[in-house]
Amino acid sequence: MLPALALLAAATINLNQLGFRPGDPKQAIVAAPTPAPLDWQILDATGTVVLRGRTTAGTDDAVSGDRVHIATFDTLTRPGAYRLRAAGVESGTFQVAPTLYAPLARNALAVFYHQRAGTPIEARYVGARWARPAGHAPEIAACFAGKDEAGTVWPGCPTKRDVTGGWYDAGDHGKYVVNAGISAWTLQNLYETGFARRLFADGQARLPESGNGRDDLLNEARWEVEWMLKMQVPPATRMALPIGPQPKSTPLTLTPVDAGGMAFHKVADARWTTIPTAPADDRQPRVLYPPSTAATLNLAAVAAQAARLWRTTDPAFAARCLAAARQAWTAAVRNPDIRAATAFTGSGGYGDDNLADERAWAAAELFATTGEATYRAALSDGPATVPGWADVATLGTITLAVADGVPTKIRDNARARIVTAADGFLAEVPRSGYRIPYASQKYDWGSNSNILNRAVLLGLAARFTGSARYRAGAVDAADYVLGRNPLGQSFVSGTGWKPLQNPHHRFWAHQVDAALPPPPPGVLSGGPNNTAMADPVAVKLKGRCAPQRCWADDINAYALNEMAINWNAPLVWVAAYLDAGGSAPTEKAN
Ligand code: 9MR
Ligand code: CA
Repeated sequence: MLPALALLAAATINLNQLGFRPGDPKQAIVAAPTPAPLDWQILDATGTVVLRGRTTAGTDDAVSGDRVHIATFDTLTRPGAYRLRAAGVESGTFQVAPTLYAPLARNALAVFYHQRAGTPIEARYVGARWARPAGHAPEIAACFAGKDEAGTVWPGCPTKRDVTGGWYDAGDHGKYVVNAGISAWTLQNLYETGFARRLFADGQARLPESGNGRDDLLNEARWEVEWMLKMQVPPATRMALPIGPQPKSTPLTLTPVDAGGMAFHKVADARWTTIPTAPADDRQPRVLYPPSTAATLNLAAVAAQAARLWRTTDPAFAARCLAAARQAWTAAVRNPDIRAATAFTGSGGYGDDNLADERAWAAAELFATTGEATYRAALSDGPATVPGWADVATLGTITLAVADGVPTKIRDNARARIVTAADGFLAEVPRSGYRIPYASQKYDWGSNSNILNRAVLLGLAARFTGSARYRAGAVDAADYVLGRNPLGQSFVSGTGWKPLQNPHHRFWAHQVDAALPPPPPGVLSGGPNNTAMADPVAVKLKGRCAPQRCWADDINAYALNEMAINWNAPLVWVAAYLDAGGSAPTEKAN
């Protein structure tokens, strides 16, 4: 029976469900049991065949579990709506259009407004379906006091702090300085590259700040930066904190230190709330968790970056940011290895044992902003790697490569490291069944963001070299996230014929409560995860899915299908980059 079944297995056509810009590469993957090349046709909106060709021969791909055939149709450049037919099946309708990525970029940025804490989300910006009352407004939090899960007894702080604002991290209502850092940085970096100047010029996004004369992208990032500033510990505050590495799951040894200028690691609920819980209905006490060196360096980096970007348009804010960044840097010099305590319930850990990369990143931002020798001395010149919330050295490298006024030698060295990394990603494309710049079998928590962060580096390499090969790699990454994957799934809500519908989110919980909305358009799912299959849905898939298939569109699948600010940020970046068609305002000579 098996051969017959294999013959009956339907082919699937997987491609970017949004479509393609006319000048970009165009590929689809046909997954079909036959080894022989397959004929394909492209049909226009009237059903007329406008292009035909033949796929490559089928090859077996362990990462997808598919036998993959590649259809290439770069010559389809005339704008219009099309379908691809092969092996007796047809794809959904995709577009060829120059403006394809602008709505995606705008929707993906709007997600940050939806995630705002401490303010009502208004119908006039998001539509009645997604409007909601303010959550955690105001948010006055006390420091964690008492015994944590590991038995450490924390003394608490004498006063409560107002930490209203910022973005909720993800499907939960925690606000974490380390993840705020890479997320706000990514939006600010997109601004600094110039790729989004037109797209997010004042008035282009739907925000309360639209029309205030300032760039909308920078305004959205500022919402988070303002909150990060509130997370800074006042000068000369003595606190008992854990110094250096300490044994896990036994009580920490706490030592009184001057914590002034550090940043609290996070503010979050005392206990996990259930799904669904609208932000305004969260009744848990909000708790500030102990400062960490990682959070402190994230604050230093992002505030220094903001100081640079607001210098001419809001000098007072820029000065406030720079002062905070300098204080944070000094605090991290004084307290170089205070690791985030993670034995608390009710929120994510975001623990990190390597702080060298946070230090290098903060140094790069402060150096790019001030040019001072202290910061220059702390720069790192290691290889560029895929950034993530715990691995941020490359964010500094990117800043050295793009910021105005960085000395040419340092700038060019940073650019060369980024191009080398991009070359590595391009070399993975032919080794990957679905032809993406990532050939590993390892799909980590938030894998879609790793693939998009590769596209960020590829987009930068395209800019630095003028070579279209790198842009093609970024297109491959976007194609994957928008449907060219074995699930035929667009991992972005509101985008394509099979979009994300049920992310793990406490408010967009339509799947479990019909009164609540589905996700707004532009939300990115974390994506396949075969390394930490922790949630109840993932547990059932474990050991039974090819890496790229370890995913489900289910609200309970928090390890596979959550959304998060650090994942949506590179989606904004990549969509804006692709929309810009690789062009951006000519750079100033340094
Ligand atoms: O993105 C984080 C991932 O790298 C970790 O492996 C995972 C488990 O610790 O946590 C992820 O971050 C979550 C955070 O802890 C809480 N808010 C939701 C985040 C996304 O799932
Ligand atoms: Ca780190």
